[in-house]
Amino acid sequence: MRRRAVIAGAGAAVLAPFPALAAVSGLPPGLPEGTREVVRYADPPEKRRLIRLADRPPNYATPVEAYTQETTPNERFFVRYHTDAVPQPPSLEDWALTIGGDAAAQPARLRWRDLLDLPPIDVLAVRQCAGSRRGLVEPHVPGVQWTDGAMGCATWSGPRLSDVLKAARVRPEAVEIWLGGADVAPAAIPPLAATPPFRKSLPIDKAMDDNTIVAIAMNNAPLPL
Ligand SMILES: Nc1nc2c(c(=O)[nH]1)N[C@H]1C(S)=C(S)[C@@H](COP(=O)(O)O)O[C@H]1N2
Ligand SMILES: [Mo]
Repeated sequence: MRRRAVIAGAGAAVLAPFPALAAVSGLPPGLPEGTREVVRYADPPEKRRLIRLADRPPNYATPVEAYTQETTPNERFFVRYHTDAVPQPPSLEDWALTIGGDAAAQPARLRWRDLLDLPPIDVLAVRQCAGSRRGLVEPHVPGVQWTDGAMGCATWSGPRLSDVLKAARVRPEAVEIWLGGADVAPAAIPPLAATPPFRKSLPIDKAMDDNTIVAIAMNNAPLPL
C-alpha cells in the first residue's frame, strides 16, 4: 500500500526522466520498507534489460519475467561483481589456468586449447548468489539488496575439473582446492579496503566429482565476461 502511494504521489517527478522505467513490475511484495521504490532497467555490456542495483560494483538482477524457460538466456542472466573495475582478460591465446600448491606434485599451466583438448561434458545447473533474496530478509542485513533475480539456470560445458587437476598430479592426501579469478587488485578495485579477494574452495571429493567441470561455455555460447 505504502509503495503504491509513493509511486502515485511522486510518480511524475520520479518517473518522467526514465521513460523505460517500469514502476511496479519488478518489485516483489514483501520487500522491507525503504529498500527500493522504483525499478530501473539497464543494458550493461553483453546484457539486455536487467534490473540495475548498482553500477560500481556492477550488480544487475534478472527480472522475474525473464524466467519463462528451463534455461535463462545469457543476456538476461544476472551480473554480480564485488570489485569496481571489470577486469579485461588477455586474449584467449595469452590466457592460462595455473595450478599449484602443496598438493600439486607437478605445478601445471593449461592454455585455452589444452582445455579444449580434454573431453567436454554438459551440465544443466542453477547458479545462484548466496545473497539471493537478501533484500527480503528481516531483520534487514547490509549488502546488495537482491530480490529474486540473483539466480539463473544454464547448460554449462567444459572439461571435468578432475581431468584438469590430473595435469598437476594432485596428491592423494589433498583435502581442499581453492580457485581464484581475475577479479583481484590491481586489475579490479574493491569498493572497501576490507573487501577480501574472492576465493572459492571445494572439498577434494566435490572437485573430483564427475559432474564438476571447468565451464568454458554457457548455453552453447562462449562464456560471457
Ligand atoms: N572470483 C570470484 N568468485 C566468486 C565471486 C566473485 O565475485 N568473484 N562471487 C562469489 C559469490 S557472490 C557467491 S555467492 C559464490 C557462489 O558460488 P557457490 O554457489 O559455489 O558458493 O561465488 C563466489 N565466487
Ligand atoms: Mo554472493
